[in-house]
Amino acid sequence: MTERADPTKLVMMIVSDTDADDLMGALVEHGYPVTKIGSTGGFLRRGNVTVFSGVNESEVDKVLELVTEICHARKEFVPVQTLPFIGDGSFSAEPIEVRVGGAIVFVLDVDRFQRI
Ligand code: 2BA
Repeated sequence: MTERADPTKLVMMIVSDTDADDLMGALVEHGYPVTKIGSTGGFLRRGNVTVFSGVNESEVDKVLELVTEICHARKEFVPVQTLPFIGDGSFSAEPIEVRVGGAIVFVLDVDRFQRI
């Protein structure tokens, strides 16, 4: 990777397993540095993927554009019996509608970046 200016923003993207490789590929192709970490959603307890990219402020919108192009949200009905906290009485017996796919994105300020 050619030397980049130190990142001022950290874009953290939680995406589905199925979109993660395409998103990583697109980010790398556009020259953005990227790290992928396996993660698990607290509600569904399904595997998802957290992708980090440290970029300049001017690059954040392009990163978000790629996420929007690649990660499409859809609705899915999940039987409550498959949820890990069925016993707590907060849900009826009906399947519940949840959003799957898509992305949850956080953009954080980087106080300090060091390559040691
Ligand atoms: P999960 O926690 O497994 O949540 C999966 C989907 O289930 C959520 O999709 C949402 O549509 C639904 N859901 C979550 N909590 C719910 C509840 N208490 N009642 C009814 N439905 C509920 P997304 O919002 O797209 O979130 C996808 C994944 O992104 C989450 O997986 C979690 O891993 C992460 N995430 C979302 N918001 C977050 C936040 N504020 N902080 C950290 N991680 C977050």
